[in-house]
Amino acid sequence: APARIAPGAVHHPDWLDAEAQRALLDACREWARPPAGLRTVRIPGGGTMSARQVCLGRHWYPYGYAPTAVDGDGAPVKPFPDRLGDLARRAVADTLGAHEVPEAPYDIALVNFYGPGARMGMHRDADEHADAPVVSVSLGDTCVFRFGNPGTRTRPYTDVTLRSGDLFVFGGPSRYAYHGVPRVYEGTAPAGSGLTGRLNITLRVSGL
Ligand code: MD3
Ligand code: FE
Repeated sequence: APARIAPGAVHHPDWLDAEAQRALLDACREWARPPAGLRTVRIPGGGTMSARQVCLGRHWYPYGYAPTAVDGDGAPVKPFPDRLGDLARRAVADTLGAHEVPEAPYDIALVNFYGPGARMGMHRDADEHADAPVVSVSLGDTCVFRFGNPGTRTRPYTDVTLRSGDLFVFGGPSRYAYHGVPRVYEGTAPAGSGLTGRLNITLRVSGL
């Protein structure tokens, strides 16, 4: 059953059935291929993110969006598939209600891959030029997702366990809240999924 974590933030465990998870995982494998496939994100100051990423629709880099893989191979980014737009609108309708579905089309997907030891520090997503809800679906290993608040990177936090097939939607006052992934439990992906590690797909409206 869906759970409201904060105003505008809804966690819907087990939203995707095994078949839908399999289909998305197969698609992620295709998207991860070059050109403009899975790459390591460089962060200002010389470091890299431990989660690797594939972008569809637009290429995200800290801190903006580009039409080509600026910190990858420079190739044009793969198109955003219509079926991900359908999935995003269905996700918002199922969690926040039909009237929170934005008029503007969902046009960006960021797929993050968490291998052994990968984490994501507390941050806000503010590179979009639209305040439509962000839709997140998780595949593979279980993780701790840390949901903070809009004002500060620090406590208070709410830690939520995210498992393969879970949906999370972040709208309203939660859209600009700090969040991160402090921990992934290796080897917890569903048996038979063929996935080692964790995948998270976020769907966004760029406003571009
Ligand atoms: C709350 N991804 O891609 S998903 C990200 O699991 C990101 O890979 C994490 O943070 C991951 O930016 C967390 C949950 C999530 C995604 C986007 C959000 C929560 C969010 C945007 C705004 C507020
Ligand atoms: Fe984020």
